[in-house]
Amino acid sequence: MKFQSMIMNNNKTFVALCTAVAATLSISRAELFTYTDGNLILGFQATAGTGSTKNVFFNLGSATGFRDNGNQGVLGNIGATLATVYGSDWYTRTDLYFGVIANLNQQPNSGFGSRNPVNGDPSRTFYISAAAASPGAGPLVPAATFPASALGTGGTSLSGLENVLKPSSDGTGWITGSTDPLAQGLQKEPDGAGILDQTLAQHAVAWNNSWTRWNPSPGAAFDIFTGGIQQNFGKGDAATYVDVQRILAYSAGASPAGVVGGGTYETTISIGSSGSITAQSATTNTPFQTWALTFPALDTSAKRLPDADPDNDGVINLMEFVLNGNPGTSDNASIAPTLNASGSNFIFAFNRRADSAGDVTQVFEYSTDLADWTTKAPVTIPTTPGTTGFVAVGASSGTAPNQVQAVTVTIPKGSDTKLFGRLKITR
Ligand SMILES: [Ca+2]
Ligand SMILES: [Ca+2]
Repeated sequence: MKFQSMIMNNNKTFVALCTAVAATLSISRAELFTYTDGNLILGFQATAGTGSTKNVFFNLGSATGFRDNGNQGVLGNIGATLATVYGSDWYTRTDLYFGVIANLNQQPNSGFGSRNPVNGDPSRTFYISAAAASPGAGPLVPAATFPASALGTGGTSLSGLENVLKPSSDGTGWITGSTDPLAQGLQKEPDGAGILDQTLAQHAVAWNNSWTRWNPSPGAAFDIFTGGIQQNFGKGDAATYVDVQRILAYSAGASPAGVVGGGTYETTISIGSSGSITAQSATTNTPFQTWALTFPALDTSAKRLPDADPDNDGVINLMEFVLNGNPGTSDNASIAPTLNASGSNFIFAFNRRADSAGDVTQVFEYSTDLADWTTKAPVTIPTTPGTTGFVAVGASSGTAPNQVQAVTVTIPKGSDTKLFGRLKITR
């Protein structure tokens, strides 16, 4: 990575802005919220105050998709809907709760009415959330807590809510044939959320199977999940977490195998203070992976690769991570190391993320001719703050996990009249 070669491409920035405006204009208000059995549904409720007569929903997608890949990154942002329904202070409210749940069907796995496993999930497989102080810290339901019959009962309860989430053409929670859009299902808000409103006459019956109905908080969720599945806001951190666990009713046909009657950790769903929704796996992520998952622009695994440069600013994602850049916008000019040669030293300076130090090896190389990078002995940047030889690493500043450290490399000029420097990263 040679910073001398970086060019800010203003044309690309302009094109991206024009595209965003066009997408905003194309949003239709007439769309209905949709849900398919087996999807992981995110639900919100306020136990008092503003919005206590309303639930907000967001469809996270196939639950088995999260089982197979817990690192799906940013899934959407419903900050606009949450502020409309629960007030601009929604994130600091301790009486506002959210959780996720999914169940493909409540049928037995053998005998009358039985179903075969789908996508490796036998009948009555549940996905439920648990409040977590940080990703992966939530409690798992111990094995054999729930017999298959109890999970069948839970599925029957959940099916009432699921029907509310389906338009009248798919579910039974609404009035088939009605010409009133409010009686046909939940409207899909521009940010993708659905709002169930008890105060609307058209929603009054559906409210009987609402998120609030099935999640008396604190209490049992969907009749059987003692202690509930929800987390509340007002925590004071930049994001609030629930862990998602998979609970098998049967081992036969389960792929991958899991815990019968208890939970296996699958992913963590977080709600950011802006309303962003993110899925990340706490068990496998490096600091780089965790960082990459926070950017909506990196919406595919290919765009999150260390060597990828999805914003075309000439800086690969791994270097953007080290230099605390934004991999979704062209910001190479603002994050590139600077050189000050005005005094008796060459001083190279840059800011690096503190959490990159243990994840990415960082070496400063320098040269008098841009060709020979070894005669001048490369300098390894220490992983911790302090001064070692030519290198000073400043104390961490900012809020974890986004803390940065100022790094300065000071090389005496001696007889050299010019010097080139570059930061080399390996992992
Ligand atoms: Ca880039
Ligand atoms: Ca960038």
